[in-house]
Amino acid sequence: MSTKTFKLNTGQDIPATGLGTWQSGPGEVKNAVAFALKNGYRLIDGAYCYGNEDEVGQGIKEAIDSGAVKREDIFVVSKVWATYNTRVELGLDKSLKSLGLDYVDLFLVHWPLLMNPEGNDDKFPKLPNGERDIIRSYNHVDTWKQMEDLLATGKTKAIGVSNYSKRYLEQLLPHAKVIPAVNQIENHPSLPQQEIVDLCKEKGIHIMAYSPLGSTGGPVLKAEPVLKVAEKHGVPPSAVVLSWHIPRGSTVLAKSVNPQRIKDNLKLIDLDEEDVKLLNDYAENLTKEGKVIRYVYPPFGVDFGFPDKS
Ligand code: 1BO
Repeated sequence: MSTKTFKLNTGQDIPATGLGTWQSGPGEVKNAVAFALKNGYRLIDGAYCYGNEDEVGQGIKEAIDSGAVKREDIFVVSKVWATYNTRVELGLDKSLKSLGLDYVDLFLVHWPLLMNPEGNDDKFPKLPNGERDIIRSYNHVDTWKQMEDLLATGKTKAIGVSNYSKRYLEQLLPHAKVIPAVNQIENHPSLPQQEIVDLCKEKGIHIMAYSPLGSTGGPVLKAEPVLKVAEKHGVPPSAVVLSWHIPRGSTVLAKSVNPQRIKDNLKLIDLDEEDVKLLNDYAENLTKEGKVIRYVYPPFGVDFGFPDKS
């Protein structure tokens, strides 16, 4: 079981592994969160737009009430949804209310775009041409200034971003009084996003990797180098793909509501130099050949500055 932690630029320790809750359905996620916390997880990653923060909060409460964990020993992440990017404290308040917590450990800007602040996903007003009135133009740096102000409220211990490309970070950083503690991005050997990872490392921004296994049964789990390393260590390919993040210095978020998989996803292995080279070469070649695989498409066709056109 991995109990490894990394240090954020705030001085906080962040666990190397965490439970993702995106796409965890109602009626499942409460039990998954409670089970994970009772079985060694110390990081729970959530977001307003996942639509399940109330259940995530119930799972956290169950684990705390059972005596398995204390609030101060766990690391809870939430993210402001794009409809609240001009009023991030309101977004945070909504998440805290759903979670039943008075602070989170880390609050992230989920996507650098502004959606109609009047609306939420299913009830956007329609324009006369019948299209949904969704996207607003705005300056994402202004959202970051509001995020910085949140630190004084005590409602979050740290602030960061998610889905920020190199271009967006380069726009943000010259104006940031507080350097983001984290950039949470889709990351796996089939989508190494190395230029973002390198820039973040240089600036002291910790990477959290979401969708680290790609999609269910996705090609990354069948890639030859992954299978080779898995065979060498006698572990399933998923353990290799999850473990790849640790020598990179990143936190890896694995999503599951299945108790056995939740336990298995915590069993990381120590990859040696040869393993890391094999996996990195695979990642680098895919990048060079323009064959990286992005599973999470940036919403609404907005150009987020990722080099692979998705
Ligand atoms: C649209 C959600 C991506 C992962 O947080």
